[in-house]
Amino acid sequence: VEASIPEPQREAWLKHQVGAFKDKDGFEREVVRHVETTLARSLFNCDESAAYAACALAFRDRLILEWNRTQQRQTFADSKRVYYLSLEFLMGRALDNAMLNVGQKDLAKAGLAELGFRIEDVIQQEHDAALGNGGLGRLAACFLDSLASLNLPAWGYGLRYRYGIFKQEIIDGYQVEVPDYWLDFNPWEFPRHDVTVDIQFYGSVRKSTDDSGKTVCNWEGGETVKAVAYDVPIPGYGTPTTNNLRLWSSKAASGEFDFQKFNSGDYESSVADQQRAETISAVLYPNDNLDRGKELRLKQQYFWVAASLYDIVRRFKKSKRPWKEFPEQVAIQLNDTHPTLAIVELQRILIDLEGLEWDEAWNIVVNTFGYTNHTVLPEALEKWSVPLIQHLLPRHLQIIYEINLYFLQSVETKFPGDRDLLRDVSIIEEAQPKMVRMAFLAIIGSHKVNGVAELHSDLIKTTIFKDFVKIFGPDKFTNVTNGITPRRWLHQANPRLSELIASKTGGHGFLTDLTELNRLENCIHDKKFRKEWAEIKYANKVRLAKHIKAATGVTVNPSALFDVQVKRIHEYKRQQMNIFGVIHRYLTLKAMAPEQRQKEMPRVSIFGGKAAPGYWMAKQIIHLINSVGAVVNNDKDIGDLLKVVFLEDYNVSKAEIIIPASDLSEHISTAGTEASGTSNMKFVLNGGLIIGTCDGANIEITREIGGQNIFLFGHLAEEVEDLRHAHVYEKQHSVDSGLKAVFEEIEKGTFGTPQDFAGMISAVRDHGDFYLVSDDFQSYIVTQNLVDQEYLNQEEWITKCIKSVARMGFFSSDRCINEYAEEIWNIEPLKVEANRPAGQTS
Ligand code: 4GP
Repeated sequence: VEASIPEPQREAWLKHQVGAFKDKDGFEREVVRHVETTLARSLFNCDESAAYAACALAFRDRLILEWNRTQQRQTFADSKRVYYLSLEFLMGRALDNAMLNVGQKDLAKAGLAELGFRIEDVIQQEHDAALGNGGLGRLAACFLDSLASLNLPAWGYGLRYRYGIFKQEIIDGYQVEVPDYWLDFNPWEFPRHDVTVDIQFYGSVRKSTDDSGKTVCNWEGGETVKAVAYDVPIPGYGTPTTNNLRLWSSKAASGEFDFQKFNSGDYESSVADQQRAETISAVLYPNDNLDRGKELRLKQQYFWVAASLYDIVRRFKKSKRPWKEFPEQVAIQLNDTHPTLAIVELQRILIDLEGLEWDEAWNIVVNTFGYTNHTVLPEALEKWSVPLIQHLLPRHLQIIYEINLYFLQSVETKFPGDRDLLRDVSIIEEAQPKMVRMAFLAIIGSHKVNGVAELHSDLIKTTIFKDFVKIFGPDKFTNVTNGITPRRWLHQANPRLSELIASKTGGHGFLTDLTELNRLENCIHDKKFRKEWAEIKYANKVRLAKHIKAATGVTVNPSALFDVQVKRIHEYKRQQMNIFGVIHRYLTLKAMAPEQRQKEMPRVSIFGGKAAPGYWMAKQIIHLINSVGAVVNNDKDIGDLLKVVFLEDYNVSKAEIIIPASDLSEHISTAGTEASGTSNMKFVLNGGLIIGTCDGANIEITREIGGQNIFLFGHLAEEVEDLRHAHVYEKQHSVDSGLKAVFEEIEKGTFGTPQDFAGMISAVRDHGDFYLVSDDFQSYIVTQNLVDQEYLNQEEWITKCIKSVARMGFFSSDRCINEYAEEIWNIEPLKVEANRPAGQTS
């Protein structure tokens, strides 16, 4: 308030405010200005990367304005906000999205052309913001897009990693990890050197008595690290609402480095403190669906939640409302258990710093938080050792014990004498050492817990969290099926398809109400439309074929069936089954007479995805895929009938090229293991069909698009336990002849040194086949053959694709965010006049 310009001078300010580009000239002027002044270059020295930088800066200037206005509007309205706490935001590129959301991409395209650049080349200069591993992080990014597009008052809070997920290179068929220097040039962030928070670690707790005779706990000593805010504007589509993503970066609390040490010649230790502090936000842990329990990770988690809560509380306190109104003003969503310490931190702030009574504080906490679970895999469920928390966060450990005590007392009251239950639901696991079960803490400290697809939400209620359903009742648990933003995953990734759909559904309304896609059902028999549909798919396949050629040297025929599996490499996702199936296909083709072989449907098997650096089996899978490709792609008998490619460094921007080009994509996890999946939605939305198991959101996709439009196979979730049991205990484990032949071929050395792949084979044949590859292999092969048959009938295939797209309306992240807003957050949109045309064409 003190810094605000007095009334009489405001007129001058308003006269000069930056607005949208008036026209192409206005855009060009800004690009030239940025090239010549901000970048200090000239028309003799402007390559594509400079053109990108200038174009990004020109759009950024526009975003900033709306972003400031949005913040002012939201502050003024003083309505409830949601804060989405996520350790991962897998944003991808920002420029294309900014141009589309601001609605001035056409103008930029024409302007860039006049200045001598192709917009596509300029867009490709941008480095992906890859602050995430996979589905969980990309979901957070889609949510931010929907929150802004729906005019919901929302902030994201995360960490500003200096290194995002590593870059993957494939060298001699093996994954090699290379650091991702994504911050070299990042015009999309604003350092807020004035917004900092001191974060405390270690130290001890001293009890004292205050004036009223009440015992107070003082957390003292230890080490302090500074959190500095970096803000990223998040533009909504077709609305001026531009929300904020705040990412925290760590710095030494004592400025640059210790000058006393420096001056006395102790250079090394003078920078050591600084480096230690900066290490906290240095790297994203590269694990998907896996927890490794590293101390630095716990430090990251506390650093981030403490800074975020300080910020949220500071904002609330400005309103001068009583504390009991906190949950009416603030909703905090925990994206998985990574931010669970926020529950403890808020309780600490309220009782230790603000002097509230325990019960009053706890009531506020529980009504503020919601928790989303993203996996049932036991290896992904976070647990922190009690000694580690004791050491790093001594006061928090006390509070955790107290939360647990009150909780267990309430359980004892409800279920007297049930010792087993008490042991099973205790936040503290009685192990050596004792462990804090973060998911239990998250459930106890939240008013709603949700899974991310129907099957998954049912499974958490009947398996990992079943005791909590008994204790809290079923209403605390709910389902919010995931969704994806149609702006990025249709309009941006597949502009021609988006235009074709717009021409048939009465404009771009489907981009904000995806259910409008159902109007496509009327076009199923429209010949011209069908022809264009097929042409677009072909053009997208040509584009991908070019990328494959450039990236791998392999020539693929765009008329072949493109069969795609791109996602993190994980045994539960079963890329191993896919590559075994490819080998099976290869052997089958080899065994045919040449005349017969030529009648087969040509196929390109496309793989992509990163393996966690320490995940040995996942790396072996990558190696086998590449080794099979090296043999098959050079086999003269096979030619175009089968190609196998592994695309290195799968990320968001590559997904935007790959997904629109797919005919068939694979979502083949062992039933009950994939919580939802979101790429399944992206593939279908882009006119590709799915081969998949009855798992995650595949089930709901099937319900929406119809069982005749999806290739389902394999055992059901309810059969899994018995099958596993039979493998291990009853030795009822037969590997069918097809899979046996595949193993024999690998063991013969056809694809290189057999020992390299021995682990993959023995996991199936000798070690219980936990992921049920042998149980599902036969039906997988049968179903793949059915795909070949059906693909031969292109007319029927296209009908299936169009019908599927028409029925995908449910899977928009807008629908999903509306469900969170109504059922969990209780927040409402802040209406604004749309001052720009939604759905400008690209
Ligand atoms: C993922 C799930 O594996 C995926 O099924 C789901 O679609 C996604 O979250 C978003 O909900 N989980 C993770 C993880 O990425 O690390 O647990």
